[in-house]
Amino acid sequence: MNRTESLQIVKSHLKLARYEHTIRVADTAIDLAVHYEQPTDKIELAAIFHDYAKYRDLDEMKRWIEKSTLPKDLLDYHSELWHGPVGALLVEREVGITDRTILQAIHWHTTGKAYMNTMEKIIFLADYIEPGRNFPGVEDVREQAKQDLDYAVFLTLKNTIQHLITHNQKIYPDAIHAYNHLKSKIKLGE
Ligand code: DGI
Ligand code: FE
Ligand code: FE
Repeated sequence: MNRTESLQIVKSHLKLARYEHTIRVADTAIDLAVHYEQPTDKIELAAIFHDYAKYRDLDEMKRWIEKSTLPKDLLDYHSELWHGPVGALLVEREVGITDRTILQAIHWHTTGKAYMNTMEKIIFLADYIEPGRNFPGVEDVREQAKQDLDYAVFLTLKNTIQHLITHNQKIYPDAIHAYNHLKSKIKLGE
């Protein structure tokens, strides 16, 4: 499936602003892939479909989680966390993408997880730093993105977790696992 075809599919599932975000995530992800000498095709597809399920009806997503092999604990957390895992499921069922690496990158794009591979890290990071984002601290992450991929992902997790705690939100365990894994890996300020 090429870029034009996949963008056309995804466009019909998204609002215009989200579609424009998707294009910026794809371009950012390709840029990072080239920088880190990764093949770009699968990364581009994962980026294009990363928010495929963003506007699915919450009851429908809840039913997919209940009747599939997706982790049931998702239902104990904010529904904003559902569109990655449910998106991976629906991109396989509805779009016909079967490549596990693409589906996994879509699945984990919101929370991250421990032991992410390079493609998963690039999608996770591109979603956070695409040029339309203006989170506090995003400029530091942009500066690190091409210096040290692990450190940039670590900073993203740190900022997101801090933001969620400030707003009295629960933290999904895999986000903590991702943070802890990278903290050990980069051996920052022990
Ligand atoms: O879908 P996007 O808006 O492009 O970005 P995203 O998939 O990273 O989703 C961002 C939202 O997810 C944002 O509102 C913060 C929230 N989020 C990320 N990790 C967690 C989380 N929310 C909770 N409650 N817990 C998390 O661990
Ligand atoms: Fe998302
Ligand atoms: Fe996104």
